[in-house]
Amino acid sequence: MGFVDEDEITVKSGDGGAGCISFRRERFIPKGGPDGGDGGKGGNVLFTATRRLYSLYDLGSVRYFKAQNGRPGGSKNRSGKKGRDIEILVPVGTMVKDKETGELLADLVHDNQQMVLMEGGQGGKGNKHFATATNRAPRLAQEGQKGTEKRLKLELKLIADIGIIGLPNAGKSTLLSCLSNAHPKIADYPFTTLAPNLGVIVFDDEQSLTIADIPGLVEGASNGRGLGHRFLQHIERTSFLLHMLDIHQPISEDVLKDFFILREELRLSHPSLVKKDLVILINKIDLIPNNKRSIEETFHSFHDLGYECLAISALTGEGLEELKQVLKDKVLPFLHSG
Ligand SMILES: Nc1nc2c(ncn2[C@@H]2O[C@H](COP(=O)(O)OP(=O)(O)OP(=O)(O)O)[C@@H](O)[C@H]2O)c(=O)[nH]1
Ligand SMILES: [Mg+2]
Repeated sequence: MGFVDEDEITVKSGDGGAGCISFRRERFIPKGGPDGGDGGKGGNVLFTATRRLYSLYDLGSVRYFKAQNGRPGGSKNRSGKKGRDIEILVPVGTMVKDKETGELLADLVHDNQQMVLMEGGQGGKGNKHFATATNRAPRLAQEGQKGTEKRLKLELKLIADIGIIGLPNAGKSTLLSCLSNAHPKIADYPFTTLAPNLGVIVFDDEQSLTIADIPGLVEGASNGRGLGHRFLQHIERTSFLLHMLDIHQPISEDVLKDFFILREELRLSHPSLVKKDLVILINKIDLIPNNKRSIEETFHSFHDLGYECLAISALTGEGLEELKQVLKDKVLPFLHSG
């Protein structure tokens, strides 16, 4: 799945409309007072996050977004019309930064979260505001305030509802390809996956979840070794983690030990990740058909430690329906609660 996660655009809020200079003209009133209306306010620049977009690529080729200017005020105290806002739709997880200073201006993490990034310029005051005791007919009105223009850098943090983590070669990408529409590279050697892959799981009732496959984590990854660690930030906002373990060839020769290596990696590099909800997946059970006992034992060991656990084969599909049900029950209900 192509995944653009950086983009640059320029935005401008609308200029305020000018105030009007005008005098009342009525029959039999030769010297009418000032009646110039105020200019309308310029349109704002709004950002709205939506789950309907998955990448910044969806912004299209437009590079310049401008809100409408406010209209000038009119005679008879008519105020100018406010300029229309411009709303820029971005995927959930987009960070908006000032290109020049690097300052973080907005961090849009929830569906439908909206923020006014830049206000339009105020409209100018019409001449009626400038009447004084000595000057009852002011030929003076205010210009509208200019809108502001900014170059922005947009960055999308990959936000998946579910993250798949594990040691190298556990079968994470294989699982992603079974559950979702993604086609990640799969191969029988460690560090096949070099950057996160994102997919969408669509359930029978058409509800959907996004799921990310993170490159393998190794012992010492939190010290800067290994690949997965620099991508862990991508799953900081993920609500749910699948911990995938290879029961056939555990890296430490003990699947429980592999699990604790993984937990330690998480704890050291991104402590917030160990607080997330998780389910353990014992993968590649098809490779130990005559040894159901060892699967059951592993299963019970994790249960005794208080973890929920499923035995699966990402290759044959065994256990995947059950896994989908678990994801549906555990993840879907919490998605829109913010
Ligand atoms: N027999 C069997 N092989 C599996 C299963 N799941 C994955 N594999 C194989 O294990 C190897 C590694 O699978 P990947 O999905 O690439 O593993 P990964 O966890 O994404 O690996 P990295 O990206 O390197 O961290 C591949 O040869 C897969 O075909 C399974 O359930 N059973
Ligand atoms: Mg992989």
